Amino acid sequence: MKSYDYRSDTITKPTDKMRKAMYEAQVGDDVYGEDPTVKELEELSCKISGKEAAMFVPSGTMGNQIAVKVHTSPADEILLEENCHIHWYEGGGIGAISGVVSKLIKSKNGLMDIDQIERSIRADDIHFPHTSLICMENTNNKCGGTVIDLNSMKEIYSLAKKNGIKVHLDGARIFNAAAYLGVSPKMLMMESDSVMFCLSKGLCAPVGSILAGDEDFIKRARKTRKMLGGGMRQAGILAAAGIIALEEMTDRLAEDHENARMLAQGLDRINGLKVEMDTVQTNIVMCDVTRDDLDSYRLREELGKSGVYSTVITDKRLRFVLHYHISKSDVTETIDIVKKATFNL
Ligand code: TLP
Repeated sequence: MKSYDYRSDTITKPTDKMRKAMYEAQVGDDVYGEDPTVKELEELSCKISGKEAAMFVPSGTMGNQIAVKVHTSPADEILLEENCHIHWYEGGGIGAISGVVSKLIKSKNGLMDIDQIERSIRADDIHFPHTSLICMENTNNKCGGTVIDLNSMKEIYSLAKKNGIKVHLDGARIFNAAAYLGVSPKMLMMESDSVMFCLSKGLCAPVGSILAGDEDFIKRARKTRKMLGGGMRQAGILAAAGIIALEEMTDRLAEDHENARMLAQGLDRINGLKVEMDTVQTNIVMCDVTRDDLDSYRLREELGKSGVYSTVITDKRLRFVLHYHISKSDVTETIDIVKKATFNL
């Protein structure tokens, strides 16, 4: 049976070109700083992000966790967008690893309320924790791949700077945001002190993310990565695919965005389903089950029987993520399958 895997863009597999580059990669021990391919990937990442230094990490989660650890001290308070990955999907790591407390900031489609950010910055008072970090997420996963525009990022970053607070950008899908806005990824990444971006989502690399920032930040981040067990040896095998991800896979993301809109429109027309079309900006489609007698677990299970795989976000919401392995005709077939499945349930 043919399958249509929309669970995530993390499921993408390395392209043939990546596999060849991995096979041929020059490698060395990266903990000793001797892997030439990792160095090449990190240099390329500096160029793309406009940051002084960059470091290859095994996952986006580790990149975010290291950033929080390096930017903060235990008992600090950090400001997080209420739906962000760091809060929802990283196992409470910031509590265990960095010992910080969080203040969640309300947002519209991932864009934090600037007034609430300002009001949340703690005064210098013996009772209060110290506010040391603000985290942004662009695109915002849980909001449906929604994008924060450049001016809003600038506004948040300058407010942070005015108050001596660092900004970390979870840019797992920053290339999707840049494609949507029609700006260079660098322009977005410059509006933060540090950025994490993923190679292993829509860009098809099998493993890895980049954490970038200034020299001092990355020097401390390297120590933290080692402490967490993220120091890798002949990692050039993985970095080789990462280089291709950055050089050749970002230009095609607009195709995924088009396919996402097409899927969203198709799902929205089906009786009992609803998609908030204004949130469909990049490669993620959040589909709400509006029928009283149906929930998303049951629908996911039924769709799975026909080879259409999705993720449950809440009991009334399914997530579909578009990526390299889903074509336009796959989307047309999917809409048909969902139509039949909901009709029969
Ligand atoms: N997101 C995954 C899941 O963890 C939810 C997905 O399928 O979307 N930041 C953002 C915004 C992310 O969406 C993710 C992964 C990460 C960080 C973590 O990256 P990895 O999976 O490499 O640790």
